[in-house]
Amino acid sequence: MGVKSGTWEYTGTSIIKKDGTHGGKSMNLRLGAVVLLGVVILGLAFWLDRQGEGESRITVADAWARPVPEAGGTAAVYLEIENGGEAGDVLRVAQTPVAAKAEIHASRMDGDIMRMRRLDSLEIDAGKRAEFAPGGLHIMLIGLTRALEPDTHFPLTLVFDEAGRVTTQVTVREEGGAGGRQR
Ligand SMILES: [Cu+2]
Repeated sequence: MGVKSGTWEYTGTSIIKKDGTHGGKSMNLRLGAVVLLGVVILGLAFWLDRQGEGESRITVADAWARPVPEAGGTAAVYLEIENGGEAGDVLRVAQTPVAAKAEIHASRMDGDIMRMRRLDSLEIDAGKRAEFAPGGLHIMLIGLTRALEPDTHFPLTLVFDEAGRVTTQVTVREEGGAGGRQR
C-alpha cells in the first residue's frame, strides 16, 4: 500500500498524480533521469578515483641462485623486481618449497666484513626497479629442504601489498655462468 499525502500517492515505484492528468508519467521520467544521472556520476567518480590511485604492475625477472651441494644450509636468491605501474608497492613476504624460511636481506660492507640484515619489507616506487645482486639485496633461503643442483629450477613466490602473489622460477647456476641473463 502506498503513502498518501495531499493529491499524490507514493506507490513505492512511481509517483502518480491522483487527478488523472499526464503529470504522473512525466514525474516517472524525471525520477528515472535523476536515478540514471546519479549512477553515471557515481561511475565517473569511481573511475576518476581509480585513475588517481593507479596500480602497481610488478614483474620479477632473472632469478638465480648459486648451487648448494646439500640440504640444511642457506642460499641467496638474486633477481630483479620492476614496478611498471602507476603506484608504489611493498614486498612483504617470500616463500619457496625448497627452504624452511625465506627472508628479505640487505648486505653491506662494514670495513672488510660483509654484514647482512633482515628487512621487514621493501618499497618499490612506481616506475622503479629493485636489483637483488651479490653484495646487496637478496632473498635469503634458510634451512634448505634439498640440495640446489646446477641447471635446475625451483619456484619462489613474492607477496606484495598491491600486486599480491608473484611466483617466479629460480635458475640454479654459477654467477655469470651458462644460461646467463634471461628474460
Ligand atoms: Cu642474507
